[in-house]
Amino acid sequence: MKKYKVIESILKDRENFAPIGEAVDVFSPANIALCKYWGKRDQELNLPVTSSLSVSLGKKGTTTTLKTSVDRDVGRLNGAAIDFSSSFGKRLADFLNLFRTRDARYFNIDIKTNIPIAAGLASSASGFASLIHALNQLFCWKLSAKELSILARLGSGSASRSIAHGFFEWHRGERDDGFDSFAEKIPHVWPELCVGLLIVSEKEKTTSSREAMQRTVSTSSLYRAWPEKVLNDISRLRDAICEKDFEKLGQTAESNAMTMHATMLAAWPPVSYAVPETVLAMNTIWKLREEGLSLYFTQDAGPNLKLLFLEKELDAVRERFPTLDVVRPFGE
Ligand code: 2P0
Repeated sequence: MKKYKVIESILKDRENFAPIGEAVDVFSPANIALCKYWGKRDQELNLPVTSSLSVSLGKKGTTTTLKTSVDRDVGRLNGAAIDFSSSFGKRLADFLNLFRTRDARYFNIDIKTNIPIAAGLASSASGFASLIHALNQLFCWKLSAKELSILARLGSGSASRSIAHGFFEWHRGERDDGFDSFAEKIPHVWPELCVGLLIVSEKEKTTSSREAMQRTVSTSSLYRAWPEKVLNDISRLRDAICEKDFEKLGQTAESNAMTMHATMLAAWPPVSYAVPETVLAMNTIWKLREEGLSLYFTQDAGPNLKLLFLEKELDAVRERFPTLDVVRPFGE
C-alpha cells in the first residue's frame, strides 16, 4: 500500500517507542475552506485535484487523549465507547494501523469534539489532525509542520489544513507520492474576522463527502470548470487576506462554495446538501447584503452555513440570526 511507503519514508529514522501508560492530550481546531477541496487525484493518499485554502475555527475542534493499551484498542468518542466494527471505528483503526509498532500494538484513545459530527462542520479534519499530533507526542517523533500535514492528510484530506490555527493553503502538489501535497500556513492574522456557525440541522448526512466528491469527479459535466475556478479563487483569497479586503474575501468564498455545490447538482445521481432552511438562510443573507450589510456565507458537505463577517457587524448579524455560534479565528 502506498500509505505505508509514505509512513516508512517519514518515520524511518525516528523512535518507535511509546512509554506504556503515559497519556498525551492534544487539541486541534476545525477548519473551514474558503476555497474548497473537492475531488481527488489519488483515493488512497487523499491527493486533491486542486489546491484549497482555509481558516481554522478557534476553540472549535477536537481534543484527543492517547496512550498505548495492553491487549486491544479501546476508544471513546464524546464519552461513548467506540465500536471498532462501525464505519467510524474502522476508519480510525485503519489510520492507527499505519503507526502500530511492536511496543505499541494497541491504543487507548479518548476523542472529544465540540462540533456536530457529520453535519458538514469538519469534525474529521480536527479529529485526524489532533490524532497525528497525539501520536507525534506519544512517540516523541518531533515531526515538522509539513510532515504532520502530510500524515494528517492520510486520515482525511481536509485534516492536512487543521494542524494549527490560522489561514492555511493546501498545495495540490504534483508528485504521485504526495510529498509536495501539504498545507502551509499563510502568515497573516485578521483579528476582526468572524465566522458564524448557523446550524440548521444536526442530522447525519446521507451521502458522505468522500462519496459525493468521487461521484462529482466521475459524472458531473460541470467539474471540468472547477480547477480553473479554484486557481482564480485561491489567488483572489491570498490577495484579500494580504490586503485585508473583506468584500473580496467574502465574495470569493461564497462564489467558490456555490460553484462547488453546482458541480454536485450536475452529478448523477445528483447530490444536494441543502435543506429548505439552508435556502431560506441564503436568501436572508442575500437580502441583508442588498440592504448594505457586509455578510457572506460558505457551505460544506452538509446543510449548515458558515457566515463570514467582521466584528463591527456582529450586533447586526446577531439580530437577524440570534442562535448563531460566533467564532473569532484570530481573536480568542
Ligand atoms: C473542504 N470538504 O475543503 C471540503 C469542502 C467538504 C466540502 O474536505 O475523503 O472529509 O477524508 O479526504 O476531508 C470534506 O472532505 O474528505 C472536505 P476525505 P474530507 O473542506
